[in-house]
Amino acid sequence: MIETLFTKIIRREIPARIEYEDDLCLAFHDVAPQAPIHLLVIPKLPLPSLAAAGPNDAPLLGHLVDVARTIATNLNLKQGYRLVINCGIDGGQSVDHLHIHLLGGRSMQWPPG
Ligand code: DGP
Repeated sequence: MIETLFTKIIRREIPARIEYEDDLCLAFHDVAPQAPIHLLVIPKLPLPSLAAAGPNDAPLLGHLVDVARTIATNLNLKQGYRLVINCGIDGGQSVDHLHIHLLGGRSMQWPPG
């Protein structure tokens, strides 16, 4: 099992502004926000990346997206928002625990850097 900062946040060994929790996942505010709203939705199962997930993880992945959508609705992001999964070195992933970025509260640019 991998140990990352996010595992420690799940265990409450590192403080975080937690927005949502259930049996399968945790959502908390990013420590270095890139938008007025910037949360991370992570599975409690310590999958290192999206690439490490398999077909059996599809229900969990769907749940994470659904939680992100519900949080966006609850935070009143009526103008829209962006979900991002950085995967691996080329994807810009810096923490080896699968996470979905939920970004909102400003107009996003495309393409991303
Ligand atoms: P990524 O680059 O896609 O792996 O995103 C990792 C994100 O995790 C990055 O936006 C910063 C955030 N982050 C890193 N360490 C911590 C931490 O200790 N607490 C919180 N809340 N966020 C963190």
